[in-house]
Amino acid sequence: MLRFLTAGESHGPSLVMILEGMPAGLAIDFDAITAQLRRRQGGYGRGRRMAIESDRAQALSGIRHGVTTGSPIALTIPNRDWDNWQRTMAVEGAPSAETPGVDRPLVTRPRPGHADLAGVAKYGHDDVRNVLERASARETASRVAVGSIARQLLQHFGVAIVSHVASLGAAAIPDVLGVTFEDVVGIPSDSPLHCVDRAVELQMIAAIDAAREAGDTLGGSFEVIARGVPVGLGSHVQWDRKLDGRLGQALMSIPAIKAVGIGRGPGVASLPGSRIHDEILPPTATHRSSQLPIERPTNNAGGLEGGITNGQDLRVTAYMKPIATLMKPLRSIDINTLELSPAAIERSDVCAVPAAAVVGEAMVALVLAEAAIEKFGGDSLQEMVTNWQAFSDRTTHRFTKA
Ligand code: EPS
Repeated sequence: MLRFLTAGESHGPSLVMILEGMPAGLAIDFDAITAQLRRRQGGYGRGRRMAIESDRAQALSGIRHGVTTGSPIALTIPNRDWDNWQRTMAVEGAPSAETPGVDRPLVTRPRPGHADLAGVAKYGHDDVRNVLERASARETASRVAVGSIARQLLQHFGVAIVSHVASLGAAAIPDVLGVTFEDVVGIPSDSPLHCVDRAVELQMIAAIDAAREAGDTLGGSFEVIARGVPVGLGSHVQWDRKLDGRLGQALMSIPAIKAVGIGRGPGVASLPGSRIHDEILPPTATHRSSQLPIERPTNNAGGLEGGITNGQDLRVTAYMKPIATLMKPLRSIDINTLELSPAAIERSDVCAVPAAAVVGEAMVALVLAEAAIEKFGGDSLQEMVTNWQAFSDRTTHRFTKA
């Protein structure tokens, strides 16, 4: 079992995470974790907070001389902005006269679309900050850090995970399944929105500029593609072992994600079976679209059939609503007076779809790493690789003509 927990408030001293169940013997590349954290901080449309932070994870346990021991891995990402928030977010008792930072008033006007209202109703708080600090997407930095470790494990099995922004507001790539893994790898690293089509990307940038101008925000969708995923992860035999369900839960748990599609996603509902199901053909000499030595001319299933990976690229799309903090706020109420009042304004982003895509990659990595640990035995990397190679050789042999 691979599991992780996160803790930490957006403006508290630090984000904290524990990743348990990583096999022993995995050499950790800390620069790779930092590089993933930096990717999450980027993207056109981000707010001023990202100029303050320079996220870096410090490991506290579970790694010795750079190599995992099999013990729980504890990490922390300090919040640089904490210096400015020590009075508002003091942890141990009320701030003293010497505590730096400013005193901020209570937040009492919940933002439609954020956790604010439901959170204060549920927990009985009179300051929305007690909810919003933890509901903030700042928490997703933790997921990217632990996801980077999962990704490093998967590299030993030939798995590579990428993502691209498929739509933003009304601007969209017309045929998302037509975008190849290679197309995504080819996106320049300085691309502002990580979209495969420069013309569509320019429309997206214009849409973000217009939203910013109007005090508004924008959502969109991103697709995560995993290449080289071993056949046989997940299972058809029980609902909670189906890998599509597990991916759905993992991606839906990212703040602001309201829908997830696998392969052709919602598009499968409007076409006949003859145009949706991916035919199974003998191998061709020149082309191999699957980890199995057979040919699948299409991949509407997104690499999953019966909740099991089938050797094709795994393709999942997540749909993100616009960020809930509007600089031109929607109507809300004051939770004390119950009078109509504009929603609170917190510093925020106009659009965070490219950042959410990086978080999506991390969540897919964590789900795939857990499934690989289940399938190939997860106490040590060496044991896993031996089991994977034996399974892979046997399966390839079985589907190869004598
Ligand atoms: C975020 C940090 C937050 C927000 C954003 C994501 O920092 P701050 O509140 O200090 O600006 O920028 O969170 C939200 C938009 C939200 O609604 O929660 C981050 O690190 O990604």
